[in-house]
Amino acid sequence: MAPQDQATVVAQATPPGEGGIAVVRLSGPRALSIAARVFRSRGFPDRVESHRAMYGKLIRPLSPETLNSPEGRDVIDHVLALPLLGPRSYTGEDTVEFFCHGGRVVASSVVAACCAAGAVAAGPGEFTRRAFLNGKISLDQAEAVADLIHAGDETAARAAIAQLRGGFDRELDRIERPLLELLSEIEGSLEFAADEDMTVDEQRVVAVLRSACRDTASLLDMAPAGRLLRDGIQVVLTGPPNVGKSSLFNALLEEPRAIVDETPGTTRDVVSARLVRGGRTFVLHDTAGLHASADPVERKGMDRTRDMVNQADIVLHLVSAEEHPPAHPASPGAGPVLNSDDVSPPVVVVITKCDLAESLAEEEESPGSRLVKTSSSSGAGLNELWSVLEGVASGYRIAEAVSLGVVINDRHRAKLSSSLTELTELVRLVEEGNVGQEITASMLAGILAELGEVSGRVFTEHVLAAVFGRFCVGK
Ligand SMILES: Nc1nc2c(ncn2[C@@H]2O[C@H](COP(=O)(O)OP(=O)(O)OP(=O)(O)O)[C@@H](O)[C@H]2O)c(=O)[nH]1
Ligand SMILES: [Mg+2]
Repeated sequence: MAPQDQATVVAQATPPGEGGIAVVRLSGPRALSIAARVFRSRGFPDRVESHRAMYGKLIRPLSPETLNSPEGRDVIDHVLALPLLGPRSYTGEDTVEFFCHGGRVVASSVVAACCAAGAVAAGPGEFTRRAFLNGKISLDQAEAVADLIHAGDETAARAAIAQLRGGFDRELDRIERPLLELLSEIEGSLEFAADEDMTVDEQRVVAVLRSACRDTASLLDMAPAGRLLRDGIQVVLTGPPNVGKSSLFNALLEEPRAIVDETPGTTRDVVSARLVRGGRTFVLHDTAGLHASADPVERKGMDRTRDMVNQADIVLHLVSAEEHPPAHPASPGAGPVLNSDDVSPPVVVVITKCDLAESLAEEEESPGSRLVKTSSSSGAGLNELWSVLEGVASGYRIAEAVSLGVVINDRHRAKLSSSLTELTELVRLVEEGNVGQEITASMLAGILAELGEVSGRVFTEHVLAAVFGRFCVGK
């Protein structure tokens, strides 16, 4: 264990600023003895009971200069101290949490007092890092803690809690366990190979590897859901100038965020806004209208529109009812400015300004089609549009990710996809009969090490720095 990990660390666990209560957390092998220097209460620390709060005075630690001063001068606050003795604490170490008054001064004075008594200021994510290193949680569970703290909506919070409760670890175990069993079988057979022919049946090897491929691919399929849970569902509004993009953007947000004007080319840059609907975060992006233009500024705006479309989870392609029937309403890529090749996300065609053309042909709306007629002026069709948006969002397997507790991030995705590549390669080699069981065993061990990095069964300092760098101080 690194020396820093043996230090006793302290940090404010609640956000800085004014509030009723602030919590300062002290954790490490000397937590109780350091607490004893700053906390005065009858029975502390001799008669400490884990998980039982004690009321007392938090004082600046006595130094030779202050030794003879009246104790009252050094009182910082009246606090509750909650001792949580290891291993029954978040970090697995002895911990004392001080509940003091909130505000700008008190909590930082408590931290300073603990530091003067021998504690060290904790770095970002230090407490969770210790929980991981002490075997209290896996690495993906530690990441779930960060996801929970940063959750922007109820669905993301539910997914993070499910992951924190070990959902992702169970799914990883389903992949790893048969591979581990296979590896030990092959290694066992290699030991006895000198005496008799005990090689593991090739068909069995292929079957186990294929099943691992399927399960890994299925986890990887949930990567977009992970991104949507963390960053929200990116909805990009596109269409020709003046079609009513900014008006629809404002109508969906129910507030006048973007400028609306009858002059075509009003919106020149991307305007973004986030809202939570049905427990899910949607991020709406209003964009510059797409048309053939020689104006360099407008062209830059249109480049940004195309960039946004490429990053979108859902594209709303707007067509005005005034220009009804639109050239190709079902093919939003039509026209010289947005090729259909550019549009890979699901596209919903929105006919706007329906109040101006009441007699729209009915035949365009077939059941299940992604075509919605709206009017931002009257509000008609907005609920239908939201239903369509929620339906398209469901296609991203968010509900499954939440119920399984699997929120895949970039780190997991990189490890899972390289494991899948190696698994696929190993299947090919075994099927072609090009590989002996010794090489199969060594490749399998490599794949298991790669998979182990997802849960943190195998880890490096580099990985830990990347994971815990996302945390705030005090967590
Ligand atoms: N009657 C009616 N007018 C609308 C509706 N939606 C937008 N408009 C009008 O159409 C004009 C253009 O609206 P915008 O929302 O600015 O259009 P835009 O697509 O953002 O235009 P650019 O930013 O120039 O690309 C404005 O005068 C709006 O008042 C609608 O549903 N009904
Ligand atoms: Mg606009």
